Amino acid sequence: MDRSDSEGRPGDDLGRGAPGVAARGRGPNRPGDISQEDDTAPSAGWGAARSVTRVLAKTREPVSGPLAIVRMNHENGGFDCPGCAWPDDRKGLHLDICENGIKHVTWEMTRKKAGREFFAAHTVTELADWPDYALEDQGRLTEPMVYDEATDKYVPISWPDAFALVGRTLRDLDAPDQAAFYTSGRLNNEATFLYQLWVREFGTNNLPDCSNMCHEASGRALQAALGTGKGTCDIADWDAADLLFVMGVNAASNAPRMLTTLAKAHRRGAQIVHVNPLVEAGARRTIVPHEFAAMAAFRSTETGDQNVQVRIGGDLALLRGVAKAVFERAEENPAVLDVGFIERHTSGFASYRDLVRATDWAELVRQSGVSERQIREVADRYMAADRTVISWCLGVTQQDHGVDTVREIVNLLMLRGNLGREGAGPSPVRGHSNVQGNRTCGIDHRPAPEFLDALDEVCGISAPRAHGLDTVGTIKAMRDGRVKVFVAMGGNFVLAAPDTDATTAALRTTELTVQVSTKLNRSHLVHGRRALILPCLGRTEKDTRATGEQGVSVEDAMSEVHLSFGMRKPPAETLRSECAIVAGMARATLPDSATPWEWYVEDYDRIRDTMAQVLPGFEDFNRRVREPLGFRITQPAREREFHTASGRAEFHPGELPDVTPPQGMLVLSTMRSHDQWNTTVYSDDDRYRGVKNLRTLLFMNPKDMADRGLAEFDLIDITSHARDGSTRSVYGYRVIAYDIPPASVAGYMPELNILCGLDDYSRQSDQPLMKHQLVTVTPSQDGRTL
Ligand SMILES: Nc1nc2c(c(=O)[nH]1)N[C@H]1C(S)=C(S)[C@@H](COP(=O)(O)OP(=O)(O)OC[C@H]3O[C@@H](n4cnc5c(=O)[nH]c(N)nc54)[C@H](O)[C@@H]3O)O[C@H]1N2
Ligand SMILES: Nc1nc2c(c(=O)[nH]1)N[C@H]1C(S)=C(S)[C@@H](COP(=O)(O)OP(=O)(O)OC[C@H]3O[C@@H](n4cnc5c(=O)[nH]c(N)nc54)[C@H](O)[C@@H]3O)O[C@H]1N2
Ligand SMILES: [Mo]
Repeated sequence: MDRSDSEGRPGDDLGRGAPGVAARGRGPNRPGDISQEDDTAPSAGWGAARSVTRVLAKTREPVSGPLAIVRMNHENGGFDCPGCAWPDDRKGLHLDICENGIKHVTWEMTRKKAGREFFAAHTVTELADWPDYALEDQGRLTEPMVYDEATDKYVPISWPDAFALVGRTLRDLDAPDQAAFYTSGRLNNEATFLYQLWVREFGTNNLPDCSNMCHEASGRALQAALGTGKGTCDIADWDAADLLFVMGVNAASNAPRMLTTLAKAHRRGAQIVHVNPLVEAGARRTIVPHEFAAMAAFRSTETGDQNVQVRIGGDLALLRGVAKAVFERAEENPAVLDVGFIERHTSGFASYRDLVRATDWAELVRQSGVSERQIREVADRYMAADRTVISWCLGVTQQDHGVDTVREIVNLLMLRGNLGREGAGPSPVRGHSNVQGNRTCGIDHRPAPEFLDALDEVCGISAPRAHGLDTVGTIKAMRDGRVKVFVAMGGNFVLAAPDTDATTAALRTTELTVQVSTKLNRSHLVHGRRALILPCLGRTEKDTRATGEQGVSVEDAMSEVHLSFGMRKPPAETLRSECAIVAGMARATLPDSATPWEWYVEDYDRIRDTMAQVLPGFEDFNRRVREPLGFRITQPAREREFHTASGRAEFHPGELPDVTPPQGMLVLSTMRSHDQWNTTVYSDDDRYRGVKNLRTLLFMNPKDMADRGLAEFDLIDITSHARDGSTRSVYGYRVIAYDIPPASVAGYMPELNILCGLDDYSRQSDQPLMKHQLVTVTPSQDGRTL
């Protein structure tokens, strides 16, 4: 390919293209026809089985793949699925497996290895030109590697030397705040606790994490409204609800085991309302994966009663419209409000009611993109239900007003007392398998003073009180030379973060980058002056320490904590556990530390004993986590005890934002395909949306296509318009006609992160606006030569 027009470095064109040059995606980019057809087949079931078989074949794991699944997500003894955070089936009786969990596990368990011979054969510049799929497809990393500038290659380094390099570089900084320590949500609780202890003993709260791009808005809103950063529901509440809202979640792809719950709910007569600009596969019918008889008969169950296709960003207006209809009905029938609950447990009701009454229907319709009739229909369902659960994911949180929308969810629930009782409440659908546990165990750049006080007292350190940097703050600080060392416990920061160019440039200014990883990814190739790759055990692998095999704990999206034991032989003897790697880096950084780093990692029970003293709700941790299904962290809000300033649950009169784009512009939401896990792309297909062999695409309403003179699969260029007036472009994408509201368009992360300007983040949550970019779309320049 002629790269004369691209930004200059190999791989820079990935996801971008160049004027007159079609973009390559980050998946395999195999030659072949692209296609899209309406795929209305039920989700899960046989299509899923076929897809899993293909992944197993690719990872060369046809036999041990399924065997591993049998041990996954079971009562203590198996390992926790490293996929999503949906809770396990509490009865532990039958297998609750899903296609994407299987893909995820087998991707980790591959027999392929990227050892020292691999790195000796390829320069970093050469690898940078490979699509991201090809990088991860090299298999598991096996030994510590350090970047050698002279040869532009990674070369082996011993563990002690690697730790010494980390320690020396950190100690040489002018101040601890010149380093930042990222966490991806897979890190188990014990390693998390040690990690934040190291970072705080070293002297900074610079703990950015993937949650800063994910559910930060949920945490902030729930904390302010209810005095808890988490949802109050558990899976039993989902099973007892008679109305379930699923907002901004692609359940069939991203939380597939939720479909089992939805199918069960439908069968017992509960109503299910999906709120999403797209009608996703999980909103129609599913074949419940473990119901083999139903699978054999191809018998599917409905998983949706109403699909509300909001415009992108329109959720707050929709919820407020529902509240408005409730208040109108209350004038004739006051019983639709739970006055007892409102009076006894809440504050701020009157000003919220006044605000809702003062808002016009016309404005609510315009901002939600949903007709008044449809909003009233949702309200009727809400008023007919005794028990309502509202769940949500990224469609709600990655918005400018994400915090206000989550607060509006709580407002609406509170009107009918749907809080702190069976079958009712707010229920965020968390992402990574332990992202919630990370926050519980101390990954927080704005830690609560009580947490720091307990940490100081129990661990004998003096943790800094000043708030640290989050993800966006870290990128800016690296860019400005204020952060010189970047350490990542997992993840793929450069691709997950917004503004790929800015993040790339920022990382390249640093003195040292350290990546603790299982597989090769882009974040190893975009590095500081010096760079380390430290390979770790995966969750499926045996972790044997001085006192024997160790289990680690994780917390799911519904606050259940349980143990996970790896069962496979590690792919290389040189791998270390994440706990051991943190301890090694900590000791090298803090040679005089009184913290017993080495002793802690001989037996993880010792870490848990300390955690039990620091973390509220973890009393008697070692015993309770060994109960057959672990334990639920106690949560006052669930018992209608609210740790807010007023001691009550707070209504919040959030301002209704204008989410409509200026004339000629469209609003872009970036999301996952069915066949990817965040930055890991398994194939270029998106089965439930009917797409084959294409990731550089944009789903668009047919009318918006006609306005631009576009036909199906035409090549287009997309330009984003950031708040600060800057523009960013990608070239040679393909447009696909789709059932999506006018002026709303959607495409895939991480390719489209190029378009998300660094300054385009929410002032409420500091989350990048990954679901709300203003863009213009034009036919590709010189499209015929593409
Ligand atoms: N297989 C698989 N599972 C995963 C992941 C994965 O990549 N692959 N990622 C994990 C992680 S970290 C997370 S956070 C979750 C993410 O789970 P999701 O939140 O489902 O992730 P996205 O693919 O970003 O999909 C967002 C959904 O929101 C919709 N949406 C977009 N804009 C709006 C809007 O304005 N309003 C509403 N109501 N909806 C909107 C989109 O159409 C899409 O259905 O999944 C987790 N599970
Ligand atoms: N445009 C756009 N951008 C987004 C989003 C979006 O919706 N739109 N979503 C955001 C969200 S919700 C999230 S959570 C972030 C995700 O951001 P990250 O968590 O940073 O990214 P992942 O792709 O999940 O990380 C994959 C890498 O983790 C490593 N890994 C896998 N397993 C392990 C393990 O057990 N231990 C360790 N140490 N490493 C492991 C592997 O090397 C793999 O390459 O992306 C965000 N970025
Ligand atoms: Mo996430």
